[in-house]
Amino acid sequence: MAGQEGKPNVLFLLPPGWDALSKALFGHQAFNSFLHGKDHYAPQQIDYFVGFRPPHGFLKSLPRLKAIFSLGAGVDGFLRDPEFPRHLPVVRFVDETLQREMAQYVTMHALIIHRQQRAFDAAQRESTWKQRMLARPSRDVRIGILGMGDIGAVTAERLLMFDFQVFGWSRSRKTVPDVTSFAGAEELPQFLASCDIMVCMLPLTPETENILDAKLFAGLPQGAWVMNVGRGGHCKEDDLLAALNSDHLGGAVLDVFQTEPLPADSPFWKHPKVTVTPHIAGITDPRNASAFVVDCVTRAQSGAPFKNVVDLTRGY
Ligand code: NDP
Ligand code: OXD
Repeated sequence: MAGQEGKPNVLFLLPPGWDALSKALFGHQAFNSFLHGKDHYAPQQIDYFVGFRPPHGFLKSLPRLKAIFSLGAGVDGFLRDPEFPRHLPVVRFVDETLQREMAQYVTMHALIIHRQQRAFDAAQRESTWKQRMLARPSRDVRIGILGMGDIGAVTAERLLMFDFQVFGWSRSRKTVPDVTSFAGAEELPQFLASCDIMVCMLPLTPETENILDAKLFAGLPQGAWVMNVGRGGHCKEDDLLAALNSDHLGGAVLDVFQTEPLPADSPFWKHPKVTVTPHIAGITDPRNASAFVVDCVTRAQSGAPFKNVVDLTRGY
């Protein structure tokens, strides 16, 4: 199946639901391998790839590929492929809507924790009218963001609007009004000791894999909460369970897991101190994604530089 003469061929590897997008965007020179099956495009014709987590080895099978456009903010789904073609530019989706949704998720759960809403939900289930005082005002609740990047910065802003104290940890020091910035491995212990609620918003890289482990949990104050909206690969899940079961941690809010979908027999599903959501903290909006892809292809074709190119050495 040939593309239009002189026009780029763009391959989408997207689940159902995105078919209309792929058609609307590029007409017949776009191929969605989920829609058409792999017999409907010739790997040697494909110029650009759009997706999130292609199967390992897949990109290597596209010899003419010039660039990869990630529909996620995180690009670990590409870079963890041992056969990933590392000479190609990877452009990641950096989107205000996505950032705001992530910030909403974190702020909502911070408020649920702070306002003890889970206890009121439990009381309602038993038709019990039981008033509780707030343990402390929100200005005394310290929230630490692990990964003060594009999403972390917007999240910090939103948390400050509810008077929480906000701390950030990143590789480089940040200057964000009203946010205390910690940087680098040597300042991690000080950062952890400052967290009543710790939120992981890191990219998954060889350096950050399994960073949420027994040692890190031990560095958090007794009763602290952990939220993971980064990647499941950040968390040693057995260590998290042990820290919850020993009552060192107050609870956990988990949107991402080592195995997704979360297996039916995972202890997290029914754990009384855990909230589970199915990787929905921030969902890529197909309309914004289509504008992103059009922009990327237009730039590539005109020779203009891409925005938000991933640094493959850092891994994010
Ligand atoms: P950015 O690249 O903008 O930010 C990453 C941040 O992490 C930066 O502040 C960076 O530090 C810091 N960082 C990276 N490596 C280290 C390290 N080794 N030590 C300390 N700090 C480090 O990413 P985004 O904010 O756009 O996205 C973050 C992640 O959120 C994504 O990679 C993805 O995994 C996750 N995500 C999850 C979603 C969900 O639905 N659950 C949706 C969207 C994203 P520095 O600034 O100094 O470079
Ligand atoms: C992302 C995601 O990285 O959806 O954007 O997890």
